Amino acid sequence: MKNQLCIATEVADALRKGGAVVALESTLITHGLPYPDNVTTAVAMEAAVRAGGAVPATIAILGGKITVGLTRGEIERLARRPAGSVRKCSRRDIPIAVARGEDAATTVAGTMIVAHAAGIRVFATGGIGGVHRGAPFDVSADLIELGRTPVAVVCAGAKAILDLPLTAEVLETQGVPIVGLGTDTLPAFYSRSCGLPVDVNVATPADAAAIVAAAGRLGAQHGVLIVAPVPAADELPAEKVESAIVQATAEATAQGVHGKRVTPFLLGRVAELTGGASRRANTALLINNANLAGQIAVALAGMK
Ligand code: PSU
Ligand code: MN
Repeated sequence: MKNQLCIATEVADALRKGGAVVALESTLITHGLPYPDNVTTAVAMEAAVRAGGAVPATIAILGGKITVGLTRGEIERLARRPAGSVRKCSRRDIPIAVARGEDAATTVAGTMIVAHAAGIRVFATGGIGGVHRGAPFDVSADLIELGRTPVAVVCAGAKAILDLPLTAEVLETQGVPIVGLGTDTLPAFYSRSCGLPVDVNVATPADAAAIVAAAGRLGAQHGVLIVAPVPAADELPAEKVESAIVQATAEATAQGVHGKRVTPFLLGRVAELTGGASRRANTALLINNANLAGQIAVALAGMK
């Protein structure tokens, strides 16, 4: 894939020098947040990566070209596209978007694949996909990708709309270590904990980077999941969001929403049902994760 990538000059320069680069995904721009919040958040995430000391590389497919490091104008172009008009690219979708010359967004799985091909080792997002509630056969390709692609994914756990205990089981099966950054327990996206234990609790971004570096030295072919809870001030109490999740899930089933449409549908409905409170938590954790990922990438770059 490497020679098929269109890499922004700043990103390519940083990678050549062994500098700190953080990949960012584009599905949250096209499917996760509405316009214009999606642009503001994507731009704020890039700024947070820079504040952490690293170079951001937002990843998407533009006119069939896999692009690493979108410009502000390119982010805007994706963000303005009407809901549902942009392909959401997980592993299986990438060749389709490339062959057809489409503008398309990469999910966690899709972004990991591209980041790895580009030589980027750290990636920040909000929440990974996982096992859906009441549909244990609906396992996000994000989990399988974490088991087969060596990229560190910094997130606030898996999205709370999912079955978190089953998601943790699949991560274990896939051989993915869960590193808590300042936490003993797995965050639940909108709230700070779901009560399940992480594999290790580390105090600093450098401590997290040391585990990523060790995985690299060992030639690990799997990813590392680094989880950080949503900032306390922006947390949504689990009880408050839970009723919205239950209702949204029932509506998805009743309306026959399935496959790749499930996650965007649930995130959108939960935001409506919580009067936008879930979206504020989502935005805050995205920016927090981007900043931490920047710091982790800096520490990792210094561990040659
Ligand atoms: N996190 C967010 N908003 C999102 C997503 C994650 O805060 O929109 C996206 C990610 O791109 C993730 C995808 O990979 O949802 C999971 O979709 P699925 O469950 O269909 O695999
Ligand atoms: Mn699915």
